[in-house]
Amino acid sequence: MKCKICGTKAEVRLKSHNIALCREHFLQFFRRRVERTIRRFKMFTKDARILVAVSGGKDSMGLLHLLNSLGYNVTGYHINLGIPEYSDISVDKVKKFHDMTGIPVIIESVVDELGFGIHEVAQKVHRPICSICGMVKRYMINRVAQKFDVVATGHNLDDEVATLFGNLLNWQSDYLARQYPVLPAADGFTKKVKPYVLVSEYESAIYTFFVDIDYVMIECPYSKHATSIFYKNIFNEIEDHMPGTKLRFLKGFYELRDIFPSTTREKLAPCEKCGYPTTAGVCSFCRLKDKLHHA
Ligand code: Q46
Ligand code: ZN
Ligand code: ZN
Repeated sequence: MKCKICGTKAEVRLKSHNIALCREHFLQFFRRRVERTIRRFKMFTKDARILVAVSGGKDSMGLLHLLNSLGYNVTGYHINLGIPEYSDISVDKVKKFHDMTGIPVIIESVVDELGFGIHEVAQKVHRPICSICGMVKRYMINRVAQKFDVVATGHNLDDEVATLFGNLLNWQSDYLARQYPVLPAADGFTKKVKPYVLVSEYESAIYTFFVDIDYVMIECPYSKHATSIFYKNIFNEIEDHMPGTKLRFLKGFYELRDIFPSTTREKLAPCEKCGYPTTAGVCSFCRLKDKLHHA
């Protein structure tokens, strides 16, 4: 197997693009595709202050590294969820990443905010852990994002395809109307973008490996039963038989998505306690804090 560009020994074969590439030309190919996505969806320009949400995993750490190497003004943001072992390893990898690259990273902790790790919070308020975790992460990211022009996350093609599939299976027209690589700034929330939407999980993993970033290999212990993993497996099988399907499916949706009208959202006003935009007087994060206080 030879590199399509230079003819030396290829290290990566990308079935969906029908090419094989050496390390150097894979890195070039990958960088160009992400840059093209950034331009095509008008995500940000070189003067924007970009906050990259990093979990410690391959996608977000790779994205932070890549944007920095392309000359963008990036800062990483990591939330320590307080989950034994998993969170310790994640914080450790993010700190090591900062030491190695010099890229600034902000680390905030759920235990500092709420007094408990996220699993204990969920137990105390009798709510599914991932729904509480999602709400807390959204709140903390949106809050720190106030100081930035745009928030970038490492969602890749496989993530977006799984989400799209789930939304279609359940005809979630409101979610479908909003599923796009760019969510404009609105109602006091900073713009959000996903520069990796057109690169696969496999390509992202190879990028992160080739640039020698040490990332968290283990999954969050609560993610085992996630439906999205089930959908991803289905799509990997389809992709195996028909390379390029994931890309076609997602790109085709982006072209057609106007057929899903977005419903008008309720009016938001600042939370009475913290100022976060909410429909409910007091936002769900402040209500959670109160509940924990009285639990
Ligand atoms: S929501 Fe659930 Fe994730 Fe939070 S508790 Fe773990 S699996 S980290 S994306
Ligand atoms: Zn080559
Ligand atoms: Zn609040």
